[in-house]
Amino acid sequence: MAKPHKVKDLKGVLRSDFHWGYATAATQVEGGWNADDKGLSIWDTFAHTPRKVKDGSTPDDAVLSYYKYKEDVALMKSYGVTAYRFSLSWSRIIPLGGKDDPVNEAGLQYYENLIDELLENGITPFVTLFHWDTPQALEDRYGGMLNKEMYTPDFVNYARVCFERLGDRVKHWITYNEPGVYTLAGYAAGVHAPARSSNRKLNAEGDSSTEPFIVGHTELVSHAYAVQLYREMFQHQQKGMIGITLHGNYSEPWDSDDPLDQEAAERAREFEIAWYADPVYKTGDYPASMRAQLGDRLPHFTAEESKLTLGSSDFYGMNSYTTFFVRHLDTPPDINDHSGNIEKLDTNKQGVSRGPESDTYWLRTNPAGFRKLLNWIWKRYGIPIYITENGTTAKAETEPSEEVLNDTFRIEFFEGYIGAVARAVKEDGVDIRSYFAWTFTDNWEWAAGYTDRFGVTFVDFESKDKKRYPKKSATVIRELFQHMVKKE
Ligand code: GBH
Repeated sequence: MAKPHKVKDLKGVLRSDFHWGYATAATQVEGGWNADDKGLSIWDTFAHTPRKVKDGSTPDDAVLSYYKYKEDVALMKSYGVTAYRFSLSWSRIIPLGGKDDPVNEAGLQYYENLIDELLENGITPFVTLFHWDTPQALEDRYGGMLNKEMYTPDFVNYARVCFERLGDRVKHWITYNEPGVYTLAGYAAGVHAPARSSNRKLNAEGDSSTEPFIVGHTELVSHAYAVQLYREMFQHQQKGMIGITLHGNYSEPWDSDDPLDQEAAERAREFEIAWYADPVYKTGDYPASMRAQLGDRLPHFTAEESKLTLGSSDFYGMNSYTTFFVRHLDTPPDINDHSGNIEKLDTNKQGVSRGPESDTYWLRTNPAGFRKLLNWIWKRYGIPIYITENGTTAKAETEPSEEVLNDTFRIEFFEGYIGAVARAVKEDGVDIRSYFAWTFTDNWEWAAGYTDRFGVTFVDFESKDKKRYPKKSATVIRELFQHMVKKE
């Protein structure tokens, strides 16, 4: 191990049944975008629209994991993982998406094959139903998640098909990946599919001041109905668990002595995280700070929705990458503000940086903030935390040279963050049960195309078969967990 002294005291501090491995998403890795009757998703449409993706690329082939899943499972096994988190492509399983539309056997067969391959290799599947790829047909039919009444039965039906066909082998379900990122990037900034916002230079339609909150509400409510279905019809027999994964960065006050900045940092955490987490884990309703700023632009839960949403996740699924400094604003909130009327900064009042720069503008290494966030979530919600994504890019990874494959920057990131996980368990008493690094291989990073490499495996995107080259971080992660997970 690179710096064993740093983690020496962390031997065996993680539970013996701790799950660790890598996370991916269907659109980012599968390819086969129209293979075997797969229907289009909003990301296929988005990527095939000129100028939407930074490098003009599409995920048509991505990294071909639709075809190379056996090779990938073997490589993952060589990395020592105990679990693998991936998402299902809804339009591969139900090409037109709706409850009365036909199921595509070939699509289901692919996921059955992948799951069987994992299980044969002793790797536990964690399956996400939705990682941003709404079937295009539902977007066209009724506006996708803008239409809660139409959308919810369609999502619940899709979930039912998955539970029925895969639930005998899948014991860890995640309904939605990062509902907040889907809403803000897709409906507030308009830089992700379905590309709606108030910014008419970028998007022909949309309203950033209302739609993100409407769509967020649809996500919560449809999640809750899918969970109700699982609990009533499947959980007893299949004995799995089900929950939701939320994204959140940590927010530190810009001036730690200024009460207004302290409040602003808490408000930022509430707008980003508690927006979804309070309804699910705490109150069955949105945080008061959001209601105060947004008024009736924030939907109201009906009594039934609230009751169903509260307690609708068996665990806290946590994705987190970085920390920002947050400063209060003295001006009234903009109509299109979604962050709690704050400013996000890279340095604090003393000029201290939020961390070393990666190859991704928003992401800087800050393991101390990660540990604080784990504590904040644990204190506020008190439910076991499953870390479902965490990772980084690194500058200048352009070819599989010896130097690039010896990815020191990424190694230091993981040593810091995985160390923070173990310390949060050992020293702070936080209940943490999984860690999935983002990600297994370099892949199609949404609107950034193939420019942002998050993998512990380098992929030669130019090569016909998307050749894989292991980076050293894969070995370091294995060594860290072999050291920290308690042996039975
Ligand atoms: C995850 O999202 C995704 O689940 C995964 O698919 C993706 O590949 C991975 O991260 C890496 O990006 O307003 O400047 O703060 C993380 C999502 C990305 C959410 C950046 C918010 C906004 C930038 N985050 N983002 S900023």
